[in-house]
Amino acid sequence: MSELTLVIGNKNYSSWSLRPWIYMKNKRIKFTEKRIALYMENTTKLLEPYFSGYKVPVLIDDNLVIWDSLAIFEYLAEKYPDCNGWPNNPNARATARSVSAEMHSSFSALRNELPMNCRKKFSHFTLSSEVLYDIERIKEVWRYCKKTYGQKGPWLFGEFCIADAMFAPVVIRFTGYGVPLEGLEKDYVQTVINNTFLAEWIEAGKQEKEILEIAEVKI
Ligand SMILES: N[C@@H](CCC(=O)N[C@@H](CS)C(=O)NCC(=O)O)C(=O)O
Repeated sequence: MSELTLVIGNKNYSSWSLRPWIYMKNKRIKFTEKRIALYMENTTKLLEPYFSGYKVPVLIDDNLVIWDSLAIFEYLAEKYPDCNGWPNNPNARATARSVSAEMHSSFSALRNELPMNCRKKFSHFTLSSEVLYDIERIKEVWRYCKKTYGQKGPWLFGEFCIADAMFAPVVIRFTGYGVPLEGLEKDYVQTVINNTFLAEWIEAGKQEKEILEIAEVKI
């Protein structure tokens, strides 16, 4: 079996890096982690060899370089079919792809105004109407997945899959910025928070030394 390397950014800030990392950890896919701190003097030089537009995450499988989280997930789902990266049921699979694609392409207010920051815990953070709109849509999506396909386990489609990995950074945002939650969404957030690997990532993020002003909210 070939040797996989996952190139990631700062654990405290890099929400896109967290996605494939937590997926591979939960699915027990072995990989070497290569962390490159973002927005440092040498970041561009260090990311240059990966042809990823200077972005992370990047997955390296021997001589093959794959960039962009969704492309990485598709590659892993094909390479490790037994991991059930996408749900087995065709309808559930199509829906998991829809919600993952939506996460990948939408929610810009949430991303810009509530950047992922493992160190931060706000209790009275003011949420703009645009952010509230994104939050409501995410809750609606979670409820839909859970009610339609997720009855057999605690994850969106029952068993942990790529869709859960796509939403993992949202859970860090919801808890960090004190987003009010109840019922099914609250239970789902708790499931993600209880995940050993999420806890490991958050702890590592807290231990990092870099403070990236560009990713720190000003209040
Ligand atoms: N669409 C890409 C987004 C990747 C991305 O924007 N990554 C951020 C870190 S979370 C990055 O590399 N930022 C550095 C930069 O833009 O210079 C994906 O899904 O992987």
